[in-house]
Amino acid sequence: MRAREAYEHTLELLQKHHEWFKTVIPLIASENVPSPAVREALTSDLGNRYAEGWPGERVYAGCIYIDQVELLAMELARKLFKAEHANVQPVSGLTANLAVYTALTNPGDTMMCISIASGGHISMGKKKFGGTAGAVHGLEIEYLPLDEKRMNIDVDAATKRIAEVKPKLLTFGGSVFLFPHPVKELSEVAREHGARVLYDAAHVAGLIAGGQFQDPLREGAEVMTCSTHKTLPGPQHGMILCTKELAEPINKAVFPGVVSNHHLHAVAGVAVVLAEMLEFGKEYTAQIVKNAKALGEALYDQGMAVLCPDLGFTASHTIVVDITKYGDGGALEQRLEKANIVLNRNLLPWDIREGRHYKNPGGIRLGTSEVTRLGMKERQMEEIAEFIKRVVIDGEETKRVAAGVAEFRRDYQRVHYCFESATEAYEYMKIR
Ligand code: DSN
Repeated sequence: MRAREAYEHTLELLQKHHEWFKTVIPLIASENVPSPAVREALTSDLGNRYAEGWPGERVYAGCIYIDQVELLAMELARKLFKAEHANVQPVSGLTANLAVYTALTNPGDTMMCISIASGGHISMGKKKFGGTAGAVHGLEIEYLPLDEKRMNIDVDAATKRIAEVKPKLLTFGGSVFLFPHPVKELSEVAREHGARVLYDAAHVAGLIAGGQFQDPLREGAEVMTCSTHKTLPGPQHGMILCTKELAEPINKAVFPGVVSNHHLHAVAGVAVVLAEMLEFGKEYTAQIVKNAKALGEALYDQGMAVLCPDLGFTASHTIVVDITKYGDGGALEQRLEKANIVLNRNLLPWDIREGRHYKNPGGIRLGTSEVTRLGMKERQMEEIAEFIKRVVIDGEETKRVAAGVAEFRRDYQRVHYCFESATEAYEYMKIR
């Protein structure tokens, strides 16, 4: 392809993506759509600048306004999460976790967390799986036992295991996060055995900010990491909230430890979304959780094995369905995508034991953050469940379902729960 053709083609593909996303039901639990104001921040000149170091102590000139933006983001983060200290420099949730490992542990130390099959994140993974904690920072990983029926950490078994292992770091949180983790119950035990306590809020930061989940910094965690683009509907970035005591080691671990420049346009987007969440966060996140429960119930009523029916399916934005009755998660993910329903396959905690693999797991994971941001409520969750049923249970032709989904989506094109919404959620902004 010639340079001009490649140039045109790249931009054409972006526009096609935008057009397509106007017609899909976006249910990836780790994604969201930011407000037009966040998108505006992302296109600003801050994305072309360097600001290594701390506001007021940069190693580059040109940071007069950049410093003010970063200080504002930190102030808003402290306020929203009632935290003593905020660092908004990690460029992702993974980087934020790596910074905490760097600040609080040494290679060879042991960290306890849930396994990836139990919902843990790759940043908590063992060396043999290439996970960040093991492969990059050299931590030994021991798993917290999971109560599979409740999709949560088994407190009694974990208490015993913590006493045996005596980890240097106990990490809560993960990527399949249906119910609040027992931070209160286990933090004290961990500390008695010499551990520091980290809470990975990548998935649930928005819910925490909106007062809809748990409050880890009050329950015993001394540091909380998050990404800023899941239930917290900002730009793709990361953040660390912690006690005053940890501020210095965390700051040093972030810079010069794991970031050089920290994507300043994203920091500006973070400031914007934090302000939005202070104003609209409670209402938005309450609806996310209501929608997740409603979607779980509607799918369950159709005969799908949504996990944890006795517990109301979820207390977060996420539900998980054991899909083995209808095929494997990988194949169904692809069929649903053809029907304009975008979600992802997911390992169930017992999949590996039963010989399944992450490419063809037994589960699918669905999140309601983005559809809620588009203005959908419980009634629309029933309609979404019906579209899913037509593909998964009835085996209907995906093209026909896709057309129905696109029609359904027509009424949901704007971002809600933000100050200004003049531009449509997936409008392609051409500025050439
Ligand atoms: N946390 C992953 C997910 O849940 O999809 C993304 O890193």
